[in-house]
Amino acid sequence: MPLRRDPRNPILRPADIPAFRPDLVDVSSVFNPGVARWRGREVLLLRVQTRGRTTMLLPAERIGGGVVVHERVVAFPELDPQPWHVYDPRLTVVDDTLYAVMACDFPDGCRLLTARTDDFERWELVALDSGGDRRNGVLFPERVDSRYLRLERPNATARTGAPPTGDAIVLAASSDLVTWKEVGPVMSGRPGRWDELVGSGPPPVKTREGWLHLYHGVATHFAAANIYQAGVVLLDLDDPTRVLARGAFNILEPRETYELAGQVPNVVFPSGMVVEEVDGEGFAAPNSRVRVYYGAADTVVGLAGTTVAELLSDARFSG
Ligand code: BMA
Repeated sequence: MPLRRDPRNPILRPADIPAFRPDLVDVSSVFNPGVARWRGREVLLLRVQTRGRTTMLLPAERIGGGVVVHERVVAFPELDPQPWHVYDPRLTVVDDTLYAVMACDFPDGCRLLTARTDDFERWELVALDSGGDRRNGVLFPERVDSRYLRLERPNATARTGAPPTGDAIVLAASSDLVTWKEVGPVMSGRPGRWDELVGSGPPPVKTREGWLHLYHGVATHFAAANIYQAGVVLLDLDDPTRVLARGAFNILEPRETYELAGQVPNVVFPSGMVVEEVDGEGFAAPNSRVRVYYGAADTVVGLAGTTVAELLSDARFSG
């Protein structure tokens, strides 16, 4: 079953960004938000682009069904040299601390940056990865055998006129969130299908059946456009390099005007996922409602609904 779009979509547009600084007057875009349920709050970190095409991260919070944007910018001035862009944050709560894993563009490639906060006001830089061009890093919400786990997407596929991308997601492990070691491959793109290139979406969600994970797939075999879509995969709880099920179809694709037209046309990019009901052991309840936040056409934010059970059945759908 495809995700159900919220009738109020797009739930965030450039005009919703408060102009509390001169460079935030009439911004170009707000998209690809990181989202987490944390201490009873539903918090977001928004990717905002100014008309100078600089990137900023703005905190926000879901309140009473709407999203309130905080008048604050999250930045890491201690990074030297400063990256061109820090973007696409994925939020994960581990042991009650809120973590963000972000992509960081430098002239020689993209590296992953990890930061954490205990109050959603002050962010502390944990580490900037030293090696490897990669993007779409997402931290698991639990440690396994006392190690932190992260899915990441090496940027190993060259594209004409665009930054390198990738067609494989790998698992990495770390004891301190600073030094990461690759554990092994998880999944690759499927040539000629909806997901030729792939990258993780929101952090995996623990269910009794496995880690439920949304990812984006890109169909590249159309002349005029790369089509960014959302899909679902189920990974083994003990060994997340084992794919238990992977949906043959996407669960969301660009259809609405705000997904088809914008800064980058034909893009839905799932980046946040909230499960409403979780049991005492941290497993998502099968009948729980799920909210999926996504960037649309790299310009606005969309919201879509589903349930855990539907996503599990989507992961098992073989076409
Ligand atoms: C990917 C990333 C995303 C972006 C998407 C579509 O490679 O850069 O930030 O939303 O492309 O342009």
